[in-house]
Formats: sequence, structure tokens, C-alpha cells
Amino acid sequence: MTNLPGLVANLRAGDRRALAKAITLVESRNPAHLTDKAHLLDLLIGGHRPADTTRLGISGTPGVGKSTLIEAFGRRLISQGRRVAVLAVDPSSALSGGSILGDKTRMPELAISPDAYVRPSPAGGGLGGITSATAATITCCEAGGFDYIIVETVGIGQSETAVAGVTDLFLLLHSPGGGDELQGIKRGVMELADRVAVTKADGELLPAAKRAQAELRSALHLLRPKPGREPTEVDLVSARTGDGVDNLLLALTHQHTGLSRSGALKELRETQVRQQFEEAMTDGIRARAFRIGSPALRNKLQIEVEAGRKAPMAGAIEWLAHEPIQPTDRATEINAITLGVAEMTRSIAFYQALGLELQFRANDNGFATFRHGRNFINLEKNERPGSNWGRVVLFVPDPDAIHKLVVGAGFTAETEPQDAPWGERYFHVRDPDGHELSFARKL
Ligand SMILES: Nc1nc2c(ncn2[C@@H]2O[C@H](COP(=O)(O)OP(=O)(O)OP(=O)(O)O)[C@@H](O)[C@H]2O)c(=O)[nH]1
Ligand SMILES: [Mg+2]
Repeated sequence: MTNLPGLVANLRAGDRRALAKAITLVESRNPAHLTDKAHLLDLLIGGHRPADTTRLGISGTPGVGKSTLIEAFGRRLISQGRRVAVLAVDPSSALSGGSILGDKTRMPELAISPDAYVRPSPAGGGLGGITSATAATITCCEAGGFDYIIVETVGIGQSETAVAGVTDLFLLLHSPGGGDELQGIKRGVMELADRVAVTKADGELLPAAKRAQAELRSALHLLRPKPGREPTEVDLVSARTGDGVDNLLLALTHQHTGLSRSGALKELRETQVRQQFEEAMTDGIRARAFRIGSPALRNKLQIEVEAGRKAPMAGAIEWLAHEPIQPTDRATEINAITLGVAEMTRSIAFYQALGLELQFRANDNGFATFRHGRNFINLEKNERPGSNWGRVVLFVPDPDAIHKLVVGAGFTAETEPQDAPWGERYFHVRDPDGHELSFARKL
């Protein structure tokens, strides 16, 4: 259990280790960390709307010059008094085991500057995937006082959409090569771009860069600009010589200021958090759906699908039809514990001495009920020599659904679900060691 308020205080005070620790927590895929994660993020955004931050996404094929340009941007931004965080989102890192992006050797100054923070980000995998993981990391960086967030991602399609979903502006970098390479860019990625820049526009690559710029301009002409936005510009830039870097950064700043002034930025960020909320919920439901229900049925259907005896969609429909769709909160509470007792009168005296309120006592002294808060402790005359175990009564929304699960998994229930005279529907089942459980709901 982490001291979250302490962590947040240190993070806000600018402690980099606290920032690293917070990011590690929000990136964690361990389900045991979910509560802490949620609490931390709430503390971080609570009452502290990031005043004036810029979130810039930069994408492009491997080696196009992203990190080198980010270093050049970062140096300029820091000299303007900004504090820069660079997050590298690598969708392949789950496979390759490491991030090729955010390579600190390409950002030597940022890597050591007290006003910069460079961090490779994992591909996500928690609730909401890459998008939510990156959004959470951005929240940590902004709370830590970084006001210019650059998210670098490699251009392979899926990750750009994710990055565009958490940034204010999206800059697509293109290499000086044209033709085939241009064909390779997915139309969807072009549409995401708020600005395109051809990199390495220096030395002998300059003519090729200019040709690529012209080709990109005509390609972009065919795309309609995003509503309320200017047509996408194509710039030439060389991080090596510095040509075009200031202009590109200035143009991005103008675009950002424009979004901010018109109110479009506020709207965009609202849309983004709404989408993140929905994605995280969908992921949560999906994860839950795979935990519920009878694995036996799913395995059986899967084997039939694999063998070609059943259509995949038919298998899914059958599974959905057989699964209780909402067995969430299967056990809503332990309603009662029933203890086996040898001598009822002696035991009643004991529990009364403890101050428990006797609610019911059967005439034959076979059963008694004590109230314990909102729940009950029952005593039952022990009919089973050798064990004083009685029963645990679990309240659930649908005892019949649980009964189906029990029987479907090959266990035998002691009773069928039935309506009892005391106003509950219930059934009894014994665990492998003979502990009797009762699943019930109020009628
Ligand atoms: N000529 C020239 N070369 C550059 C320029 N910027 C980067 N490079 C070179 O291009 C190569 C890749 O640069 P990076 O900045 O690491 O590219 P990247 O897009 O971050 O690469 P990944 O993170 O691996 O996808 C390096 O060898 C750089 O020296 C530039 O402006 N001009
Ligand atoms: Mg890089």
C-alpha cells in the first residue's frame, strides 16, 4: 500500500523519483494496483486543472528523425522557460521487450536537463490500452510541473490513432524519400496530422526533401481538412542544421494558441477524456466477460469452432445465450453464518452474554437466529457428528444462475433452487470438504 497523498505532494514539489514512481504505478498491468491507480489519478487531477499545457504528438517511420527533432524542439522550449516531458509510445515494445523510441542518446541535452523528462512508455495493456496508459502518464507529468508534453510514436498505424487521442496537435514526419514511401502512408494517418514536415532537408538530401514536400502537398490537397482547422501544411526541416526548426515550432505554437482561443482545445480535450472513459469501460467489461461463466462451455465451443464444426459467430452467440450476462457481484454479501451446536440452550446463553440480540428461536430448540449488525449468526442443532460446521449464507442477485454454474461445472448441489417460507429463494451446495454454502436472495 503506497502512501498516495505523500507521493502526490512529492510529485507536485518536483521530485523526479516520485514522478517515476507515479508513472510506474499508473502503467502497471497488475489488477491488484487498480484501486491505487484510480486513487492516484484522482488526486493528481483533483482541483488542479493543468493551466496551460501543450500536448504534441510526433509520429513517423523508424529513423525518420523524430528523436533528433524533439531534442532540437526541447532545447528551444526550455530556453523559452517551458518544462518538457518526452514520452515514447512504442506499440511493439510488448513484443520486442524494449523501446526503440525515446532513445536518450538522440536527446543528449534533454536526457540530462533538469527541465526535461524523457520516458519510454509501454504499449499499455491495462484498461483502455495505449491511449489510457499514455493519458495517465501525461497526467503525472503535468502534475509534476511539465507544461510541454511531446509524445513520440513510431508510424505503424495503430499507435498514431492512440497518440492523436491524447494530444492537442499531431505532427507527422516524413523522410525525404517520395514515391513508394508516400504510397505507404495510410490515408487515415495523413488525416490525423495537423501538420506534416519533411525531415533531413539538408545537404544532398535537400532536393529529394523538396520533391517529397511537393508530392505531400498535392496528396494532402485531396484530403479535406478537419472541420474548423486550416488545411494541413507541409514544412521542410533539418534538425541537423537547424533550418526550419524555429519556424516549425512557431507554427505549431500559433496553431495551438488558435485552438486554445477558439475554445476548440477545450472541446477536443473533453472529447478525448470521454473516449478514454468509454474505452476503459469497454475494456473492463471485456476483461470481466472472460472471467465469468463456465470455462467448460467456452472450451467446448472453442474446440468445435477450431475443428470447423461450428461457425465462430454461432459459437459466440451460443456462449452469450448460455452465460449469465451480469453475474457481476455474484456474492453481494455474506448474509449469515450458521454454526452447528451440540446444546442449544447453552449456546444461546453464550451468545446472549456476548450482547447479541436473539431474533428467533424455534420451538424445538433446533434453530436460533441472532442479529449481528445487518447480518445474522444462526445456531443449528448439529446433526453431523464430527463437524461443527453449519453453513454460510451468501446473498446473490440470482441463485438460479449460480446453481446453473455449479451444475454446469460438474458439481452436485444439495438442493434445487426453491422458494423458502422465510421469504428467500435459495439452494444449498457443499464444497469438496463438506462445508455447506447457501446461495440466496430475498423474495
Ligand atoms: N541529415 C540528417 N540526418 C538526420 C536528421 N535528423 C536525424 N537524422 C539522422 O537520422 C537517424 C535517425 O534519427 P532519430 O532521431 O533517431 O530518428 P527516430 O525517428 O527517432 O528513430 P526511431 O526512434 O528509431 O524510430 C540518425 O542517424 C540521425 O542522425 C537531420 O535533420 N538531417
Ligand atoms: Mg526515436
